[in-house]
Amino acid sequence: MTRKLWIKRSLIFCSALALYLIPSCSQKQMRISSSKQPHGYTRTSEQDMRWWRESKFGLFIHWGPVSLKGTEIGWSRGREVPVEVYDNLYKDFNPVKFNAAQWVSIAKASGSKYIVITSKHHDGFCIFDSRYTDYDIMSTPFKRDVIKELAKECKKQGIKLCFYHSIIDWHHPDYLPRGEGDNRPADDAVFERYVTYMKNQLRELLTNYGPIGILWFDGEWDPTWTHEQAEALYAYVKGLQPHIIINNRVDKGREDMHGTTKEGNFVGDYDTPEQEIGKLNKDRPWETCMTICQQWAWKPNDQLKSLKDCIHTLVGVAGGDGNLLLNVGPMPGGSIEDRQVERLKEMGDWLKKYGQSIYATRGGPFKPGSWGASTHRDNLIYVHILNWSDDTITLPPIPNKIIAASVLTGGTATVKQIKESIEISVPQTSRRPLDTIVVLRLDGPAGQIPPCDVSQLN
Ligand code: JFZ
Repeated sequence: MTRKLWIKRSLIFCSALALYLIPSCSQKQMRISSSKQPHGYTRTSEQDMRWWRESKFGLFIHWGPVSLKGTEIGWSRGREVPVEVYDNLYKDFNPVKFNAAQWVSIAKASGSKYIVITSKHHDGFCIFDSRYTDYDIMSTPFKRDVIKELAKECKKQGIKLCFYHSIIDWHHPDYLPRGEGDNRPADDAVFERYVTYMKNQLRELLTNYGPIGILWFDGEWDPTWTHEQAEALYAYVKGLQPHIIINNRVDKGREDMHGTTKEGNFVGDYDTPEQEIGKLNKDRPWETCMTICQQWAWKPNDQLKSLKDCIHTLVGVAGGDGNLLLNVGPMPGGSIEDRQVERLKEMGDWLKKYGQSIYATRGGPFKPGSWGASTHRDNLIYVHILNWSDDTITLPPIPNKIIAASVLTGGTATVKQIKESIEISVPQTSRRPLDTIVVLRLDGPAGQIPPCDVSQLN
């Protein structure tokens, strides 16, 4: 829809009463007071972070020989699958249906702007060609460097390639502590030797495949991994690719599954909530990672999330100023399940129509809640109404004047701005089951408005 059209397609707009500047959304904007340590250092410049911040949506891919078993990647080693069995799965890994062009097209069609793939998970298997181990893709019957083929396609189709790389490596003889059910003695293991191995492999990953968008570390929680090692690793990676973005799981500051970073001088450019939507935070970048089903790696008949779930997650994340990294687990044959492809395509179709309310927006000013979420860009606020408990949704007042309003998802709305509140009413026929997006045009930039609570009454 053209810009003109949607402005036209608008509504009954009550520019009511609100000519005053309303002191609102009080000035208690979250700020890190200078006496405190920062919650993680975003050392990468704003300029280098911009492509990622504006992308808002990425595709996570967890894949490896474990897909032959349908159990969880890494974690099922020594649990559901005995270590000797798990560590030999690669000998049968022959994903002949793997087609990089197809995978990248699926990512593109979903509307995601970057792909993060497991170059190595906790199980230690390397899905790329590494001269430092034989536990890699070139030692499987497949013998094709998946990462090389993906890198080529990503470049061709214009999407950023990124790596998930696990610090934990339960397969490597020098990694400590040993994984569950792994009875190899640890007496001769030298952890520093493992660190050298990991760095050698990161050099391969960061010099053989062109520019990489993100290094998404994981498995930082074992006590053998220290803050000093994290600092050194961060610097090492940046030395190889100065513009790369590195998540907070490189260092020891992550606070459980909320993925936020504790106070202190922890490295890592952004926070990583897992399987949950992060809280609104405009000071510290973050990205929720979430599975499209239940398991990270492919599992037969895994429970697939509904389109509504997926869209609500994306909107909730964008409304909190974060990114969404949505995960799929390809099958042992090399293809991605049709129903997952279909779901991703549906998301992409929705984004084609309404992506202007997601991409390159910032979260807020109205804080996300069960009612919905809001995003903003320039003078526009996108109010995403996800759940209706009443005909009218009441938002807190903002200091700016609303000079126009429209419904991006079609139909009409009545917007009433008074001193105490903003009231938005949308008739039944203009409400959409996934998301009803009301666009408010302000007399000034929406980014200046401090985040404000939406009353629980909505
Ligand atoms: C980690 C991985 O372990 C997981 O397999 C997946 O790759 C995800 C994106 O990141 O998530 C964790 C981290 C820690 C625990 C569980 C999952 N834990 O301590 O139980």
